[in-house]
Amino acid sequence: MKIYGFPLSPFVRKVVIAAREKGLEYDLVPANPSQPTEEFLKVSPFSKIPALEDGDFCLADSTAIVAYLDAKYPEPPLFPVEAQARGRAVWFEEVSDTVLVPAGAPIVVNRFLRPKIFGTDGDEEAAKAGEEAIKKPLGYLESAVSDSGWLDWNFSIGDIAVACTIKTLGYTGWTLDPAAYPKLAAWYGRVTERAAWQQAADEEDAVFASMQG
Ligand SMILES: N[C@@H](CCC(=O)N[C@@H](CS)C(=O)NCC(=O)O)C(=O)O
Repeated sequence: MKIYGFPLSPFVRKVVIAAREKGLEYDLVPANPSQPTEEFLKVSPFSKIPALEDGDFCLADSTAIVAYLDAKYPEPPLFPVEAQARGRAVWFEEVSDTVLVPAGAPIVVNRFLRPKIFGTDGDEEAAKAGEEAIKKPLGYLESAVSDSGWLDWNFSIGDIAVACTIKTLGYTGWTLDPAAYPKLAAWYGRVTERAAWQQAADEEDAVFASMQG
């Protein structure tokens, strides 16, 4: 199985963590969406990362890929079967992917991608506006950590997605303040202690180090 992309992307990391949680073997194939190869475009027609190649089956989009993996390898379940739990798991994934990611993007672009990867100046005002914008979704997520220790009843795709976005924000020097978000900071600690997360973090550190030269 091949996963195309760079693990610094929250969407790619989501697929990597899901594969690791399920104990799957994969090859991480570097793919640059702005300079797509023909091979990559066959797997990801809109040139976005991540994409998956599993034998002769190809799929793009992190949510679609994790849904596929979860159906093919049901243990441990990442999309719960029970109706309310399933709906809430997808809800938290959406909060991450469609609210937290866009709110935090100016921080990642202006304090990490431009200065550290592309060698251009970042817009600090835009980054500061991003810091303000992420407070609302983070405040909501703080209130959503449940007695189970996870965002809802059980660890799910929702926990993975939100933690992946927080990890990418960490590349900018931003940290989840435990004084402002005590439950969420403790929850993030629990997610990042999981074996799958630790293995993926080691792999990611190696990729990041190779990008730094
Ligand atoms: N909904 C998609 C979003 C994927 C996405 O936007 N990936 C970014 C990298 S973080 C990308 O490929 N951007 C390149 C582009 O949009 O052209 C998913 O969940 O996989």
